[in-house]
Amino acid sequence: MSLTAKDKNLVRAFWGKISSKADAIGQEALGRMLVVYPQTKTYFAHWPETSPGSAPVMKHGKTVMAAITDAVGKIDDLVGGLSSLSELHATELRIDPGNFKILSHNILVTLAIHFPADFTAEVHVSVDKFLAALSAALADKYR
Ligand code: HNI
Repeated sequence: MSLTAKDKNLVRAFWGKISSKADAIGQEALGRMLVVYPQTKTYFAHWPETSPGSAPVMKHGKTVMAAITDAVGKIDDLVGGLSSLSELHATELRIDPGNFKILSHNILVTLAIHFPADFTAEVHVSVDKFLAALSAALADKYR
């Protein structure tokens, strides 16, 4: 299910609209993931805390969202563009790639809450496809 030119244009345009709130989206999505899917907390056991709004969640939410915004710029070659990040998650962090879908879901929910007018069904489809392609690219080095 590859991204069409229309998907890419919709994702780029939508990301333009959300860019000023990107940090807040990343922070809220990460905080939600850790609450709603508590099994994901196991990867962050070295943090002093994992509650929404806590310092490590605020810091890492920004980091993850910045990486996703960077990936929008690499939308034509996600596998190449994300290869070192995939390597890190596969070999050093050892994140089960099923978790990428869980985080993607939380990002979609958060985007829908913050941008109810812009997050049309059409945009929803394209952003969902983009996050799935990004997740596949992040999982590419797991072999
Ligand atoms: Ni992820 C570190 C991006 C999904 C667990 N992660 C990072 C970093 C980036 C990043 C960027 C910092 C790298 C560095 O220090 O060089 N992660 C992303 C992106 C996604 C993602 C773009 C998917 C959209 N990561 C996940 C998921 C989990 C995850 C789903 C676990 C549930 N990531 C981690 C952990 C770290 C991490 C753990 C290290 C954090 C720390 O503070 O030690």
